Amino acid sequence: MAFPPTPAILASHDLCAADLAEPSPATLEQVYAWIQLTRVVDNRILELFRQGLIKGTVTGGQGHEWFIVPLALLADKAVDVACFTHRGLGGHLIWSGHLCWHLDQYFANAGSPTRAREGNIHRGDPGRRSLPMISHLGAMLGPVLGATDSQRRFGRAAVGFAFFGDGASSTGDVHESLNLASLLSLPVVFVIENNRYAYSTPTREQFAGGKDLWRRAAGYGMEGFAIDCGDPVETGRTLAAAIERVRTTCRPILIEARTLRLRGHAAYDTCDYLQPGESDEFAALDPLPGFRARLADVLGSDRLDALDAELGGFVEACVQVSLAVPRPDPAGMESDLFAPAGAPLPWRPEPAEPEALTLAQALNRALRKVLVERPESILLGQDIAEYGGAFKVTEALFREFGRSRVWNTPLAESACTGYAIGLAMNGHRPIEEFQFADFATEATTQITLNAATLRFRSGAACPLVLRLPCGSVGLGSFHSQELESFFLAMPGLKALYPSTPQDAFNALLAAYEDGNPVLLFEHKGLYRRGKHPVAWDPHYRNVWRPHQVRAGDYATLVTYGEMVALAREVADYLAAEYESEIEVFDLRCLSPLDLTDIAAAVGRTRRLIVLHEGRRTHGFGAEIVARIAEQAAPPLLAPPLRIGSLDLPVPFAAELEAAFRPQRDGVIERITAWMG
Ligand SMILES: Cc1ncc(C[n+]2csc(CCOP(=O)(O)OP(=O)(O)O)c2C)c(N)n1
Ligand SMILES: [Mg+2]
Repeated sequence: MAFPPTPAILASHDLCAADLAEPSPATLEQVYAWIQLTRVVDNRILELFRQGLIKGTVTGGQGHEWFIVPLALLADKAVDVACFTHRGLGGHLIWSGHLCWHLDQYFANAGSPTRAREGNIHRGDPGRRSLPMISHLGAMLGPVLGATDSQRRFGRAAVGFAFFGDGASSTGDVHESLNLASLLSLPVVFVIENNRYAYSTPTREQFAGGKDLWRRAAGYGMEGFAIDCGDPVETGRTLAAAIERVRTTCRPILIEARTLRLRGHAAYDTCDYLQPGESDEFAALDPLPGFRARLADVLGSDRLDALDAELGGFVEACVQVSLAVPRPDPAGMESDLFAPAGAPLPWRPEPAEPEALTLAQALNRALRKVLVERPESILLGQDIAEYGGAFKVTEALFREFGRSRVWNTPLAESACTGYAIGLAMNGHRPIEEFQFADFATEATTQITLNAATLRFRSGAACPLVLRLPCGSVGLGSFHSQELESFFLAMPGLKALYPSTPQDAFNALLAAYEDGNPVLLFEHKGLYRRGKHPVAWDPHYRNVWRPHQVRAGDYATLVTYGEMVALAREVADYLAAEYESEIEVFDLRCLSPLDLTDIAAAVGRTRRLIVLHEGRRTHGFGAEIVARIAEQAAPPLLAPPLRIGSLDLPVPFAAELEAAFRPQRDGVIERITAWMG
């Protein structure tokens, strides 16, 4: 069914400062129409929820329109970046798309912009830089920063709009993002939607030090001010001036919009925690009736009544059209998880001559190659610039490429990863180094929920490489983790784990050109373990597949990372002492897991050993064993053998660490016992 024609009054989605100086009746009418539309749609959605026609969490923005509407009208939608919160329906309606398209999202039907994979307000229009929010409050600020910076790097005079509530103001991401925006001098308007409550919790139970959240701006070295709930046109004037300042000075600003929730937290909220009379107070503060009365004086009540009727009729017609859209089809969900492999980038076939390099040097050469050949690439991480990174993998790159391409991040893994996601969504390709893989847990939400799910829920690409120096080298619990199982328990992440300098070089190029977030595990113990020849390899994409590093017919051993060398040593020993030839596969790619070659090999040997440094319980070997055993035909001759580290935190002392992780003699003992 065709979408109903949009009323003429909604034809323009834009306002400029001059329109608001001495607003004409037409301007007033336009602002009113968008506010009224937003209110009517929010109320209708609530009704549809109560009728059981809309599911999930319905959080209305009733009471937030007085600032969100003028702000969205003032934004330059051709270049700016925004991420609205769950109170930002007006922003979404103005930014892009027909009302039916927005309603389809709420009905989660076949026309939904998220293909019904996300619900209600969790959407955006990433192609037009309206970033779809995830539930985790605060987590969208980093992406706004990155996408705004990306716009500026492309020479577009963009401003970013980053919204968060009074509740979200307590999250670490908000602090990290405010600090980062000020540090990088990013043109971002931060808007705190202070509606006095986070769900049922009043602000006095959320933070100390008074109610003036905007005063935090001074601590970040940025301008801040509050605007009280009131006239949308006056609010528009204040916002227009602030946006202009941000656009021209490139300095962020923090605005506290003191707003209200007319309908509680969500559709199911009973609001019985409100103080006596508070609900009436909110209703009295609602700027919409006053604005309407003022407008009636200018336009005449008849005209306004007719406008309301037209908007109401339009909303109703759209609801009926969207209700008739079929339910979504689950087909294609699985194949949509990852962006399909694109054509290889036009890499120069260099270096043509092999050079003997350590694995760290091979990564350095690959990073340099990316920086030289790919102008959209940006390296970020702690101490990676002048210092060259904790493991010197980025050595000398800063000198050659400067701070705009190779920059030191502050200790803010979550916001910096969010920032990298924003860059990636807007056409840049960031490579982020975590100082140690362990610290990636600080960015767990950004990695596993924001980046990893982005394509599935919005169709947007997130080409991002996350470099993770991992593995035990005598540094104890917090600098040694093998986190592949932890991260890969969540869908949407690719992962490579090279064991040789050439594979590391290839893996970096393959990860870089992939259209998905890729984890690149780099075992610290391999960084400087001898030099091996490295050159341009036209078959660099083969790192996405396992590699048979040793032939054998007795059993198939699957391993990766630092354990590859150990496995070869063990296999050589068993061949010499037991005359049993063990085949060894270096998995190289942990996600997506392609075990075709390994399954075929196990079909021949009919015995499977999995060896890894990560802990045994919930370890990556469990997945390999399960998949191979499931499809083993003919059946295996022996139960699969799974060797990993002990189920303990990584202990510090060398003797304890040696007992904790697989060692040559222990592995030989395990295998010979298993051989019987
Ligand atoms: C990090 C995080 N913790 C908990 C929640 C669950 N939650 C959803 S909305 C909400 C209250 C948010 O309050 P506020 O930031 O003030 O926004 P408001 O709903 O008032 O607009 C909570 C606790 C969440 N979404 N994110
Ligand atoms: Mg709130």
